[in-house]
Amino acid sequence: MITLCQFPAAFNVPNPSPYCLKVETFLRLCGLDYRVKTLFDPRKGPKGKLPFIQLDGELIADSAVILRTLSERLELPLDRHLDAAGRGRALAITRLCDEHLYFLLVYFRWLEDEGWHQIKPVFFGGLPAPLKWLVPGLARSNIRKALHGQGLGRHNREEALTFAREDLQALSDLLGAAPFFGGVQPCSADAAAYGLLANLILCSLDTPLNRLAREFPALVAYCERLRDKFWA
Ligand SMILES: N[C@@H](CCC(=O)N[C@@H](CS)C(=O)NCC(=O)O)C(=O)O
Repeated sequence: MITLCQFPAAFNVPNPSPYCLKVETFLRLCGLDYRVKTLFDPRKGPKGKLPFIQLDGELIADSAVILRTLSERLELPLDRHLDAAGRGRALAITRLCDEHLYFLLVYFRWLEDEGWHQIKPVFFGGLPAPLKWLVPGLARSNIRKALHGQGLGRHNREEALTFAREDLQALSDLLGAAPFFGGVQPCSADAAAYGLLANLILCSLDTPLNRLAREFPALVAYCERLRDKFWA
């Protein structure tokens, strides 16, 4: 049995972490049996982040490593219908979501006050005093430093939104009229795309990035399709 260790649900999506939602969506796309262990503290993971899984007594961290390990060990057929170009395209979509659009989501949740005022009570409201007065500011400052190091944190809001618009337009164009990023059937890139896009489009958070993402009708329909088919 696979145990998925991840944050609790929040903001009307199964997980507020795109990476946690990516892994759980992947498990569902593959029709695998799994159970969920809810954690609040990412430092409990082998790499200090969530998600991680327990598989045959082994702890495996990082959504990309988890998907790769499960695909190889269980010989999963999810991407078998893709040719070499299709596999390259799937990887490019996954990387766009995991390594670029994700950081823009973090920017508008954590750095901008509008997002921060919405996430702070949900992420930190359960902490006992005096932690609830100390931890939120420290966590926000660490994220600010991390985004500055990553690079996107150095841009102003308009520049960040321009990057996001480009990413969302690219995803919309890549999807085209197909039901899934894998074409007529889903592939592993759909796990990454849904993990991120559901957190922008179906999520109850309201930030400039959430509002921007909801302007892309094909991506809205995509999220609703995935939700209805795999999360109902
Ligand atoms: N590359 C990792 C990233 C995981 C990640 O950044 N998780 C975030 C939540 S979305 C986390 O645990 N952050 C806690 C921290 O950095 O302290 C993956 O794909 O799983």
